[in-house]
Amino acid sequence: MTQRFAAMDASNTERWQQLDSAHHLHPFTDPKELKNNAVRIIESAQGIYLTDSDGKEYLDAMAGLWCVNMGYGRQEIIDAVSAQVQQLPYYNAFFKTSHPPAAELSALLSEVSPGYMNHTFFTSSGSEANDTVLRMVWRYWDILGKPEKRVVISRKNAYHGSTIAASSLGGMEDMHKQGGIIPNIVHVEQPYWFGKRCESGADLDAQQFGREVAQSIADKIEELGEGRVAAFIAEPIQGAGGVIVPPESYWPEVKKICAQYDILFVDDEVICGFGRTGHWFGSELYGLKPDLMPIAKGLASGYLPIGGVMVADRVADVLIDQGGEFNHGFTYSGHPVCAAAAIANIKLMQTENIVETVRESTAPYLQKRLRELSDHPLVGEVRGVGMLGAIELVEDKDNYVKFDKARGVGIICRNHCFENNLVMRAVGDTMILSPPLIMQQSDIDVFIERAWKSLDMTQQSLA
Ligand code: PXG
Repeated sequence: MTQRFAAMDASNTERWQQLDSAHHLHPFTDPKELKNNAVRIIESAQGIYLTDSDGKEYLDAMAGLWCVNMGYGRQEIIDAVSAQVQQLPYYNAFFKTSHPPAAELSALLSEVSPGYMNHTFFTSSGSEANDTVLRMVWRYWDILGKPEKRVVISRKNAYHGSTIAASSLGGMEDMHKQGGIIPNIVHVEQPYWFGKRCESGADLDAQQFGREVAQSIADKIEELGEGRVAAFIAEPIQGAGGVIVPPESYWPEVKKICAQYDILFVDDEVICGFGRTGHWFGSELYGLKPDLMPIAKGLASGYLPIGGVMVADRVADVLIDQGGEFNHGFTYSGHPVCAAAAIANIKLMQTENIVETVRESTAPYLQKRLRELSDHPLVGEVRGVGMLGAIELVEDKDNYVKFDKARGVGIICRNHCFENNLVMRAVGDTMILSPPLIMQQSDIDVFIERAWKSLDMTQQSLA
């Protein structure tokens, strides 16, 4: 029989570790490996710092999982949530009903987004948002009498979520290997210059590469026939794919292609949205004009699960005026308590002028200090925009040679980060940061110091 309760004399940490190991199946984790390695139990958090069950404090340079943009312990969000739970903990948005939080939030979203984005369909996560995207895109073309427009073009190594539709839209091979992919989704090259530079072993002009990769979208449309292509989906900057900041030439070229062909452009703002790039949405950074924008994460700073799809007028007009019933929705679409958290979070962003502060002060300082890490012998490239950064570790920086994957250098570095009271995420051998937007310059100095130390220790471990 499974041991239900840990020994009573075990410390709290051990008890939770044992319970977790016995009963909790973790996302994106090898369960067998976890059995032999006690998990870290995060028990509380304040501002940008986490505290584990042994009282050790960590600077959370990942904002949870790219989401706690306004930091932990914000009283305004806590109060809004607790008031809403008492007022109306649940009601649905089906059958001609709504409630104040859903109505207010949809209006607030239209206020903070580009002028042509005026409608939102709510979900509980980014994955559900991208499932909704697929259904909406297909619905849109059906209504317009073009049901043969079915194919969505995405990019290799993209992450758009973990449900079957979202993981199919994503370009993660390891996910496709386990679940297959649904029909009518194809993937083109990602604008990952450094990776290509290392792989090719030859000089590679970044701007030329950016244009070529953009061109591969047009090539794919031509190959399939424009009449079959429904949409192109991309994040302004790929997040979980390794913070892939495209060469400057990329987006202007992609914009031209999207305008040239009759296809929808889906801009996944789940990570880039809500101030992460120093703009309300990543699309504004690159002057993109999306038709649909999946959102989640920073929408409520992760306090409660909420996502959605923002719909541009061009698409909304068709769905609303010509479509009839859209047979799609979730029990928790627009959940009042989650919506209340999102409203409080967005209002906090507005009163604290966080987007401007990030754009004009915090992000330039973070990016400047991050670049100093390029001098470290292990660092092949530092890249980043706004409050997103990547530190790519390589074996030979002068000759663009990556480490053998099997050495697990990223994981070694991540473990040293934890030792040094710092949380960074490893994507392969690239160390990723996406810290809370409320970070101050003094916090950035602490981050850089701990990151240097962790890089030094990684170098020692590899010697
Ligand atoms: N789109 C993008 C761009 C994302 O980054 C999703 C959609 C899906 O959102 P939900 O809420 O369903 O998880 C994401 C999520 C990681 C990691 O390891 C990244 C995400 C989720 C889990 C882990 O970096 N991004």
